[in-house]
Amino acid sequence: MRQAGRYLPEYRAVREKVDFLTLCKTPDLAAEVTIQPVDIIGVDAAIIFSDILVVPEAMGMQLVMEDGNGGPRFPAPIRSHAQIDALPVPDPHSKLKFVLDAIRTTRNNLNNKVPLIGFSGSPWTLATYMVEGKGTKNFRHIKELIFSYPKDAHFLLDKLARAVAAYLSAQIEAGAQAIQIFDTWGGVLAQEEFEEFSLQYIRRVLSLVKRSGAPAIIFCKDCGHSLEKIADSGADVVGLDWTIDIGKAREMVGSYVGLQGNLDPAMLYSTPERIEKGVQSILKKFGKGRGHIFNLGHGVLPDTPFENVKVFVNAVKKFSVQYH
Ligand code: 1CP
Repeated sequence: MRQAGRYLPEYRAVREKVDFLTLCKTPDLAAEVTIQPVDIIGVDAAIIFSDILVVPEAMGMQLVMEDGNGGPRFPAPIRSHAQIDALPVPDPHSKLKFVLDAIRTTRNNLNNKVPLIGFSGSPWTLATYMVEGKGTKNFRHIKELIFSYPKDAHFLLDKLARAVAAYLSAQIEAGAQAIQIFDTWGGVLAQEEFEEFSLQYIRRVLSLVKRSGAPAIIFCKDCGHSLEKIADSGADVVGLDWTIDIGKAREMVGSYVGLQGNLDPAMLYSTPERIEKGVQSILKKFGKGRGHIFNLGHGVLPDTPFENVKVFVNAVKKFSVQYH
């Protein structure tokens, strides 16, 4: 899940000098903040520093990142067939070259110390931001699109699936050793609509990506209802949020996919004792054997005490040896 960011003083120091999008678009700096959690926290893999929203930007949408609580925003959201029609499927080698350069620089600087994960938003999650224009509570506009204009919704999602597949293939070619698809908003749909508007397009992406042996991790937040279908989508690893019992998930799908997760990130606001207890509980639920990538059930939350992220990583290393 997301591991760089504001909880790290070293990240804040870099961000004081440049704004967020400049950081994403300056490969040397992106590589630097990608490697920070590896060196400072001791995580076992790096995830390339970028954002899912650079893909809509590469399709021609203006992206604004507001500091403070504003977050990312598209001032001219997609609200018509004509706008969808005008969206190109971008060539990642030109429009997203800065991400590919950041991957190449990071691989070089990591020198095989840990593997590097590339990522993209899922077509559905990208469509959500493109149509809403910003974070939303009730998803009014994107849901109006799928319920009232389903053909247009499919038109948009199909373009996004092709864009995401080309982007992930280019990341693998540039050196990403695994890829992760974030479906942050899959869980706002009922099961039937999740299948039609989200999972179908994740499957499509996976069928198109030139994986060259790189495993694919699929994380659909709040989608426990569709665990078996997600595991059957062509994923190698399924990311779990904290609402799913990882022991039950292992019983259901653990014989054919790996599982990633799933500590509640809010537990990192708590005490070292509570964090260690939480880590042990998840290890016990998964049980002995291979196939578990320990992680949070979503990204590190803002203002998480930096020491507690270290406590978490150390606890995973300390207690997991009993379960090998
Ligand atoms: O100024 C800052 O530092 C802004 C905070 C921030 C960071 C650190 C944003 C804005 N994006 C990122 C980096 C980022 N985003 C990574 C890099 C890897 C890492 O952190 O280690 C990744 C993987 C993402 C992916 C991302 N961006 C997702 C999917 C994963 C998830 O957390 O659900 C989503 C939904 C976004 C959108 C986004 N970008 C930033 C914010 C604040 C948001 C959420 C906006 C919202 O929904 O309101």
